[in-house]
Amino acid sequence: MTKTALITGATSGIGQATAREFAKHGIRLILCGRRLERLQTIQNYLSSLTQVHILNFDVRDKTATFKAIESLPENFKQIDILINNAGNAHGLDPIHEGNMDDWDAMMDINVKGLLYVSKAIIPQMTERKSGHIINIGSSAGKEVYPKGNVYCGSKHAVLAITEGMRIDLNPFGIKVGAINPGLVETEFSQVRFKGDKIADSVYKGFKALQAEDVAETIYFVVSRPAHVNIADVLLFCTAQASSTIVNKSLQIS
Ligand code: NDP
Ligand code: 8X3
Repeated sequence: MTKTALITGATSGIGQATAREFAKHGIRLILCGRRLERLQTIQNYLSSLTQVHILNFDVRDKTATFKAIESLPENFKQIDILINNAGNAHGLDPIHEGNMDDWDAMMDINVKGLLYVSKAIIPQMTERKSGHIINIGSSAGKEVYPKGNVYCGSKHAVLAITEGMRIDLNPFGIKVGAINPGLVETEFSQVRFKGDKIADSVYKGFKALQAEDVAETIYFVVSRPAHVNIADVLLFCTAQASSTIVNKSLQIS
């Protein structure tokens, strides 16, 4: 039977690549994000492969989140797979110089936004006693690096919430897991550094993970047999050993 997946943050990077990967395998898609034009473009090019519905909302807005999910047409209402991917880092500053608007953005989007979307969708999964939730954490959820403070805090929270979801949803047979990538070459650093040219240097000198690498991993996780739940994945590019150790002299073709 055709499954339906809702992907937040589908307008770029990992979310968009996951939409493409899922479409290749015929998964029906609900794609979410704030940039409507991008959603429409992606909907247009993936519609030859699968059915695509778009939802344009900000995950920080609780009311808009619930309204968007309630507005789903009948053939998209049953969500089998939820990919909680929307999120970003905002700034890279020592804690004593941190910008409180950046802190709000990271906690409101990466943590509270993930909770709002989950709250709007989990009841239908508990009712059906089936479903699969994948939260996109980060290596920053497993270790803390200099100036990473609040972003790392938000991703540690994502991992704790993932474990909590897995425990609480266990009686309902719902699969819950986290995918935690290291450095992935997306718009992530453009957002973190607010368009500053330092963003261009982040993925220079080594071959970072590409969004497609993460998307293929996510598809692998969702395509396991019913009795298998991949609970946690830590995914680095070969040049990366930890948040702070990246081998920039490694030649990888
Ligand atoms: P991108 O910046 O390319 O994508 C971020 C996505 O999140 C966009 O589609 C954006 O859509 C969406 N988003 C951001 N804020 C909001 C919001 N307030 N409401 C709704 N959607 C929002 O980055 P990535 O693809 O790299 O990041 C995706 C996830 O992967 C994030 O959770 C990130 O923390 C995580 N990650 C990234 C890594 C990396 O190195 N790139 C490594 C580990 C984890 P729009 O702006 O249209 O709303
Ligand atoms: C994104 C990876 O190392 O920039 O979560 O925090 S990192």
